[in-house]
Amino acid sequence: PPVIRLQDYTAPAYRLRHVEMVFDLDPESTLVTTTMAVTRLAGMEVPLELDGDRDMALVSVWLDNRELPDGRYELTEESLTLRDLPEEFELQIQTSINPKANTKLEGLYQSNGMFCTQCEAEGFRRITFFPDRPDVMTTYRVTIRAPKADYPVLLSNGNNVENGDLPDGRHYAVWDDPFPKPSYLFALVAGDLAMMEDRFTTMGDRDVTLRIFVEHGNESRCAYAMDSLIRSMKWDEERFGLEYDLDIFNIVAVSDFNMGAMENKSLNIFNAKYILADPETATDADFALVEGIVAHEYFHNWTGNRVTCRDWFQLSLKEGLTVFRDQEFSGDQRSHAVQRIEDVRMLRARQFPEDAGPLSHPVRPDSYIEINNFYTATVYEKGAEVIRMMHSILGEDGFQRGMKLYFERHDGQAVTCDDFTAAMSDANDMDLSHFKLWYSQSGTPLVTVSEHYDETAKTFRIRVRQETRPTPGQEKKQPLYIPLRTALIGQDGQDLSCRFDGVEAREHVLTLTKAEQDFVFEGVGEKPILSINRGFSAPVILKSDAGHPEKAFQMAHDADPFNRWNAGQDYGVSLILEMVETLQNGGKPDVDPAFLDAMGRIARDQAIDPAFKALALTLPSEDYVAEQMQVVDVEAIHGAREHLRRAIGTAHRDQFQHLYETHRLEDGRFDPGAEAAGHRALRSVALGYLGSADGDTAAPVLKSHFDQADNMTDAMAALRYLTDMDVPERASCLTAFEERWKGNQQVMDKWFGIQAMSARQNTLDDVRGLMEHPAFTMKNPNRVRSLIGAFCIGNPLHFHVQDGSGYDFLAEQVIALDKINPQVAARLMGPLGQWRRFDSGHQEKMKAAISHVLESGELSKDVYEIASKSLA
Ligand code: HT7
Ligand code: ZN
Repeated sequence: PPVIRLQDYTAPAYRLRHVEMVFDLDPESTLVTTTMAVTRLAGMEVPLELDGDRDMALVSVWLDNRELPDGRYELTEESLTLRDLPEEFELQIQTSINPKANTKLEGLYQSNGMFCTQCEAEGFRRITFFPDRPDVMTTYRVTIRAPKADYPVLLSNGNNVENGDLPDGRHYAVWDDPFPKPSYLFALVAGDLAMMEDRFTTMGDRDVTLRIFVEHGNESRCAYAMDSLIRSMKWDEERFGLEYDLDIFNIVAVSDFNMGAMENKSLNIFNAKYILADPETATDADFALVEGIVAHEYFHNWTGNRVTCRDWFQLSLKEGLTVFRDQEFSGDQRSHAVQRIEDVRMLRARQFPEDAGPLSHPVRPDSYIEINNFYTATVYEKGAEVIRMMHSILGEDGFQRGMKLYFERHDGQAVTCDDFTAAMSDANDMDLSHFKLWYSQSGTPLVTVSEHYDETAKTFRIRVRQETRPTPGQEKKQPLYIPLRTALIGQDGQDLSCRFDGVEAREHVLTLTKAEQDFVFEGVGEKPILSINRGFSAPVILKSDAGHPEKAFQMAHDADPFNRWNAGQDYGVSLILEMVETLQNGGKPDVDPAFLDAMGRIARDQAIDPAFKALALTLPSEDYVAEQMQVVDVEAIHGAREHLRRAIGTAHRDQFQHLYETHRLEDGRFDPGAEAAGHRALRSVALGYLGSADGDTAAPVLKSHFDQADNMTDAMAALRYLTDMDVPERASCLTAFEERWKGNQQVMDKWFGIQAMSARQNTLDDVRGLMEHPAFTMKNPNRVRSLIGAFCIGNPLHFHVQDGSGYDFLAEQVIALDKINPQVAARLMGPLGQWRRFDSGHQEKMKAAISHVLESGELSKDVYEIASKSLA
């Protein structure tokens, strides 16, 4: 398949003045009539090439009201080309599509009997022939016709300007969107849907109607999403001065959806999982996701829709910036410390491995085969870190000045990441040219710090080195511009005031720009403890001289909550790695009593916020430990981590019992807010340690926690620990859960997921068995992710089992799924690409599984790209 390259970008030769579309909806044969008012741009004597997918049939082509014969245009499997066109003309194209057969869930498809669309990135070309590229923006007027009884609700972008009845029980609606938009933001929904309505008055006094459409029976489960939307609208006005621009904002929740949600202009479409939430069916983590994703899609109205991307290489222009905005929103709504820790945990778990593997690419990639494969943690999460660094370099005021200039310059345009940094740079008179390397250079920098205290001179000198290892296609790396928020902590646990660069302060920003640099702090009266990269001010891997005592000290005292938490993680990782080595040598690992003391101090510290305490008491994940190993040994990691958990649970059993009892919330109305969620999180962590300490004898306690749970967070906490155990309570709780929730697909996904991630023997057999469950289908992406994805990504212990059966299972599922939904199939491949991290026995089996996929017959571009790059 062809490789698309950034360097080959050329501007469009034709402009669309306006587009009118008519949809005659029918599940198996929908007729789409698209009329485009087109202008050929001056000096562009080139043919008009329209994108179109092979799954769509061309019915007719009309130029200025005259039907064109076959020979007047060229039709291939992926395009329609017209030559010798006048300077201005009207082009009408009729296509016929089969939404019911559309299992790819791109373009127009059916989900539980309703029609819906997904056009980003290149789904519009599965609806009609069109210049399906983000730099072609135009206004749309859309007429939808459908049988009224089956599809009473007809929605598209913009304002609903006309409705009426038609013969034969059909009806129609006309929608007009006054804002020019690229085709990827087009949306249409038709169905028999329930609706919840609210209102929001903007800062400019615009009265906006807010509606959430869901399948009947779910209307009572959208209150939290609506509340999140209203808070997002308010927050965007207060923090960014950005106001909503239409009189209506619609959200539709659908069951079959490839990703989380989609920001179509004024008609956001969501995976129902990220809209529907009530205490009985959603965990606290689900509530937080609903809030964050509703906000993210809403924020795209300005960062993505009003100003969009020139081409798909610029995807991070809208995604990195919008993730940064949603992270800031969630931090403001909840807790900045907890939010930052969770965001960094996610970055380390998903983006760091991606950047160290065969699929590593820059935030602004240079090339792709299938753009769907580039909706990655690098483009989203690392992209957000790049924006966050700009924010910390420029400060809140400077950053907002840059945003203001960005909108002044580019509202209504399709632009590049360079345009964004130019606005930031010009608004602040600051040269960001070195900083911009973060967009084009891939790989995670390794920053190494060594320290020296001079007691006589009262100086503290640190030598900082940076190195980024080669990544595919980038052998040579240059030093990046790395801002490191830093403080020196005194023996009393307080930040010391000291001089750096002529400035006396308790915290400084060190700017690393070279491969190696020295930084000297003056006026340092005692040997300090270094607290560097506070708040994770730069997305780097940091190695320092600090030993276990310094880490324990930071765990107890660091004023920066991120570094306080991080010190515990570093300490935990280093202990687990030591224990792994002992296990590998056939020994019995010891547990460092100082670490147990440090964890005990945290457990007892009454001044710590419960949500933070829950995070600080949680050991680094098995994946994160694996990241630190040259050759990953999943069994030893699991064994060592469990051993450490047991030791902590046993050492502080009484304290965990105390936390479990005292953080019980008074009975009454469930509060989804951050504070109450923090108590539940801490109680769950305490329950887990009690389970680790008591082993199988904890089963009755876990069962009673499950039986008494009046919310999904508590129920899942008990079930999570029980599913790892071989006790009768396991089956009884799983069966009770299934009986209660078998009618709710969203909740059944949790049931699938928890079993797929079990550490018990024979989990793969269980997963294969669950694929036969009546609630499971390969056609629904949520089901696939919750069972197959959870096993292959969330269960390293069994996925990497010695005989390679986990790998063969994944290859088999990818091959089967590629015929149904290539986008989701390609995403499943990820874990196999990590083969270089394992011993030769595992490597051979992982590579064999990838080869098996590659040799299995005709593959989609999506799966081909991931599989071939993974092997390279
Ligand atoms: N901009 C959207 C990304 C997206 C997507 C969403 C649903 C299905 C397929 C999709 N392809 C790309 C979501 C977002 O980042 O806001
Ligand atoms: Zn987004």
